[in-house]
Amino acid sequence: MKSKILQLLKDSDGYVSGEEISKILGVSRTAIWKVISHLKEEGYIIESVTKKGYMLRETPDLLTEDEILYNLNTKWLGQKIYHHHQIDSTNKEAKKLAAAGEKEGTIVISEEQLAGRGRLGRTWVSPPQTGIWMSVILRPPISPADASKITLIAGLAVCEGIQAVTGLPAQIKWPNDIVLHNKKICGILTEMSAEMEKVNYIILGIGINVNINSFPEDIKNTATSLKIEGEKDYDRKEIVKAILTNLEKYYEAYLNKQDLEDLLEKYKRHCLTLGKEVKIIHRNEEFIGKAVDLSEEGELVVEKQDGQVVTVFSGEVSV
Ligand code: BT5
Repeated sequence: MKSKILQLLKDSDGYVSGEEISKILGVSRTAIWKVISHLKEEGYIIESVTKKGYMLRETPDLLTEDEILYNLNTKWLGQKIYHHHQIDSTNKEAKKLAAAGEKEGTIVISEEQLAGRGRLGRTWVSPPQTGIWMSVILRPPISPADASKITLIAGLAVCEGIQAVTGLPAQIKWPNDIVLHNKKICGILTEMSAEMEKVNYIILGIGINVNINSFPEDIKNTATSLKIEGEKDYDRKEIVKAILTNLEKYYEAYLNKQDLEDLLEKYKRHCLTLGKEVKIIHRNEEFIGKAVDLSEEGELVVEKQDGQVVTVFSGEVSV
């Protein structure tokens, strides 16, 4: 009922009377009053005037389920959201839920992470209410060998989502970073539970620096935020919605093997790494070469300095 009342308030230009809400939803005036009080506690500013009714004045800047579901046009992705004010890591929580049987498409999102994680045990700086720290549970019917492609699809969805909402020229640094003017605004951490031939679940962790003003000393030269680059605050909810819409579309296209060439073309168009000289660090090997292409499998095709061409499917890349 809460989300329905909120929707009525949001959809209305002026006041909505208690009577109207009561008629539309078939609930008592007292029940409505209780929901309104609850919404106020959550940070909504709602004016109530005798004989006129209720009017929504301000919405809290939070990534709650109600806020994200409002006008979200996905079929299944993000239709269930666990929202936290504070958590150690959304990936850790999503993993717990997935292991307990949570269905595909469910999302864990937090305003702040106290132990946000990057790849290989690194930390991810996740200050309160200024970023998007979320994890998506996916259960693709694919073999574990193909799981890295899900990261590429997510990168494309995030990059285009950011571009669409902010107009900023976000680019993908293969395989999993989104950058603006060559500084990192987003990292993606894909974790998987799998058997030999089958993926049980994939946790797609997405961290985006939205309205962060400054970064700790050790990353301040390599990290940036949408606010620093665009010199204004951005609406985090709109970015989440745009990403979820893209991600559902591209993920389905990938699983249905539709328009795969188009997906690859799109990825290449946004990919900053192609055509550049790169240093690849993979396991114990390190080499310099030119990133000449992206294979159909999503691997980076690198021409080494001695002319030898190799494909790289994971690793660290510096441009
Ligand atoms: C990543 O790792 O880029 C993956 C980051 C994924 C974060 C999301 S947030 C939601 C979900 N829950 C989690 O716990 N994690 C995921 P990697 O490529 O290893 O980059 C990590 C490195 O980036 C660190 O060692 C720092 O140097 C730098 N870094 C840390 N925090 C950053 C930030 N907020 N912005 C830019 N760079 C950062």
